[in-house]
Formats: sequence, C-alpha cells, structure tokens
Amino acid sequence: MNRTRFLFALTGLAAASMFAAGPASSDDLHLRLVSSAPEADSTVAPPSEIRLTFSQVPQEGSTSVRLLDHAESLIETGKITHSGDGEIFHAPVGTTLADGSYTVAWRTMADDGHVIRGEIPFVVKSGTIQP
Ligand SMILES: [Cu+2]
Repeated sequence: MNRTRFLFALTGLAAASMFAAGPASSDDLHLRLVSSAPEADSTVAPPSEIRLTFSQVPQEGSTSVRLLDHAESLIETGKITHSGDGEIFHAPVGTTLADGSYTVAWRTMADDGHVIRGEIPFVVKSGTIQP
C-alpha cells in the first residue's frame, strides 16, 4: 500500500468510528430535558405546577426549579416532588399567576456529575384553552 492509499484508509476508519459513536446515540445516553409543562414559548392558562421530564433520573436532590416573572423577580414554588421512575419533576405553583411573561430556570446534575441547566420562557394568559 502506498502512502496515499494508507492515509485514505485511515481517514475512512476515523469516519466509520465517528459514525458509530455519532451525536444521536451519545445524546440518548446523557441526561437532558425531554419535555416541560408549560412548554417553551407557549401561551397557557395560569399553571398549577411546573413539570420537567428528563431523559434519565438525575442525582438525588440535585434538581432545582426557579420561576421568575418578567422583572426576574422570584415567584415562590412549593416543594419539588418526582414521579415516574424519578425522572419527572413537579414544582407546585401556589399562587395564580397574573397575565404576563415568565421564565422557568432549571438546573440538575447527571449521575456522572455533569450539571445541565436551561430556561423555559412562557406566557400566561388567563382563559387560554389548553390544546
Ligand atoms: Cu455527563
């Protein structure tokens, strides 16, 4: 095999192994947010809870949920509980939210110690019919 052919073979090998460990499969293995209620960028009636569903069970006690209004003032939420196998988190909203823009800021930690976080903006409009 001459040098060019050898390099070509190496490149093919590298491409094949990258394909085998592609981003789609590693994404499935790692902790991520699968869905939320309210959904990001949705308009909803005042919610009675914030619900986050993760792709796997985070580290015990590592999940926090903060609800902020348009002025980034913290709105009190109740004690977080979980359901399912421990991957669905519920934060009760004790008050009826006034019409306006809100953000859920969440944070959690995977079993391997990686912290992931995100923000979910949504709008409250009383009288909105949920689909
Ligand atoms: Cu990780």
